[in-house]
Amino acid sequence: MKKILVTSALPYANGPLHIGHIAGAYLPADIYTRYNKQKGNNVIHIGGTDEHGIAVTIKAEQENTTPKSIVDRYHKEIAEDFKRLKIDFDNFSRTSKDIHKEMSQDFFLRIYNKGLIEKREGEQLYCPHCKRFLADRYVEGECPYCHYENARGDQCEACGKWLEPTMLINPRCKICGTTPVVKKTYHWYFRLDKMQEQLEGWLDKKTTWKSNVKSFTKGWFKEGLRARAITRDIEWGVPVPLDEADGKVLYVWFDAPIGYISSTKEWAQKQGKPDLWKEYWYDKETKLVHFIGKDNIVFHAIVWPAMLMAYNDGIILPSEIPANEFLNIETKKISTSRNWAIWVHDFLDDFPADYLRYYLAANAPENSDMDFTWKDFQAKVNGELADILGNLVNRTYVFTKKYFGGVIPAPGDFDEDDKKIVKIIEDAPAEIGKLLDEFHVRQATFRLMNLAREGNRYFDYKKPWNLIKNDREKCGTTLYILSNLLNTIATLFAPILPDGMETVKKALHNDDFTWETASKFIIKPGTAFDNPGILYKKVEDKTIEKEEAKLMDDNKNKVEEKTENKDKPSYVTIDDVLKLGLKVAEVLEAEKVEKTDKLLKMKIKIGDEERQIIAGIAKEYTPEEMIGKKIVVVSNMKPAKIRGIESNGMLLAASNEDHLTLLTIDREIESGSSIK
Ligand code: B3M
Ligand code: ZN
Repeated sequence: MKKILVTSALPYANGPLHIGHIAGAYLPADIYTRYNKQKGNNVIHIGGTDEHGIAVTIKAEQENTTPKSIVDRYHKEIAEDFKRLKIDFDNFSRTSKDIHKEMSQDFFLRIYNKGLIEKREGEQLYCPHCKRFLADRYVEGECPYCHYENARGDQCEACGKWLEPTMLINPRCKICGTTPVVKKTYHWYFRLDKMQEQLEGWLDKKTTWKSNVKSFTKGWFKEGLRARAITRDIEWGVPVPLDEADGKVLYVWFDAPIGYISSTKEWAQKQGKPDLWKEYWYDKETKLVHFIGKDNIVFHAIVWPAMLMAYNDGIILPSEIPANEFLNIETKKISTSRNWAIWVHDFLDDFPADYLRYYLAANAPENSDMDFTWKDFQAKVNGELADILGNLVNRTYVFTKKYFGGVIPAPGDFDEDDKKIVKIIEDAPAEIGKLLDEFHVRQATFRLMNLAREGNRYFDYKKPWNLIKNDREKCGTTLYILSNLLNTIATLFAPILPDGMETVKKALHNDDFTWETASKFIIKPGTAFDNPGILYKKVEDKTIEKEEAKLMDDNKNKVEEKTENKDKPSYVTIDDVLKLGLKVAEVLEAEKVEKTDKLLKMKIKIGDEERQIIAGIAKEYTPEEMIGKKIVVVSNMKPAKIRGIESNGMLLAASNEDHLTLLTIDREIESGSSIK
């Protein structure tokens, strides 16, 4: 039996899933796997979360927590999202597991021992303020290829180029905005340059691959592959398994794809057959299919195959890399930082899984970017799922119930129109199957909905409500054929609409989802047709209006929050600093503000000028110890009343949750001296 190993890109465990992720990789992978299971193929869908890299450490820094707590949280959330959306995995692992670490280190060492990974001194960007090397996403700047302004150090989101931080024009530290300096350091480089010939030869033979993958790789080869650093100076990741590489970890894109193997290995262990994974990864007949979004093409079509070739112990290479384009929302590119996104968990709080699956399958961004709009979503659900498919199920049930007591009637002879439907049923599995084999989910969805359209047309034409009056047998034939058409549709649509189609199969008392039998009349006369209920409820206008408003609001809030919080570094000039009027002041008098335990009232002297200020430091400083101290104040502070007492300036103090300390001056200087 044909073995198929399906993988879908391992999502970074640094945030929940949005519908763009689903459209790009996971839904097509799930549909393909379900389809192949129904075909009786030996197929497994392997996945997991990508838990290393700067995507994770940045998130941890932003939230003031550890990378571990970030990945723990999001691994769980992501797994939950998949489950709710009925995206099934035979194994869903994590790259932070030991099994993965071992596998990744083994990969590194084997390639290293072949001389295809070597140590080199190179230049790296270093942030003098944060005191660290700026790997990958820690640095942003202008893309040297397309001149997009916010390209990340490892990749430009706009043109998809794989970058090195030193290639960026006007780089800046993502955390503090400082312009980094170039420093020398050493890293281990993967000699991609040595792999080019072999890679090109291999890719040349992939004539059926999608043009987005082909043209992308061609461009790379034309430029010439270069050795790339595959180690990093950070603490979070798989340690480089060499003594002299102390403190360095593997680059996340080196370890992540190895996750496909380690997750398969974990799957085998869970089956109690620890070597089972090798039957997939070491059998030349296995079809290895990587579902990804277009931003991951370079890593799956060039770097990963090169790693496998270099590892070279009989391990297989990818057979197919179906890469989808992007899904936009209301014509705008999805952006998580601006909250221009629709989160899977939010979606599923409001709608059944089949709705999203249907919409994304019908609008799969296979050849070009596609657009999600709430109005179009409503139109597709109401006009197709409910009015075409749901309606066919409902009316066939209702008429069977009304005229034949809810039991599938025995057919008489088939006329020409009946035979047309018979032919449609006979041809459907092969026709839809071919489309799915070739990853044309959108067309397959369209063809499937057309089957239901044909059914409705046949229904309207035959008019069972008339037939019952003068030709009961013909009426029975019609409903018998329709019930079998429904069964065919339910079987073939099941990879896309698992919930709804299960309901239909249950109503027809048939649990045979085998692909090939969908070409046959397997619903026999005498079978009870149970009430399937309303298969797909329509989406109301007011629901859509709410969703639209929510999308806008979330986005607006985020954009506002961003301008306030300066998520992106925004620079200040020396003039801005001077505006504050930072001055040295001397405390002349101090006393507690009555009926408070936090406030001190002080008279201070700034040069010749005397002022009164109120400060919330009484828990840490007594009035006595303040007198005579030289402190730092913002002298241009707008005067304010605190507890009814005028405060004319603000003193500076450093604080965290449980501690506060004043800023004072290091050496003697007179009050009124300005600070800059
Ligand atoms: N985590 C990138 C992404 O989520 C990356 C995929 C890894 S696949 C081995 O887009
Ligand atoms: Zn910095």
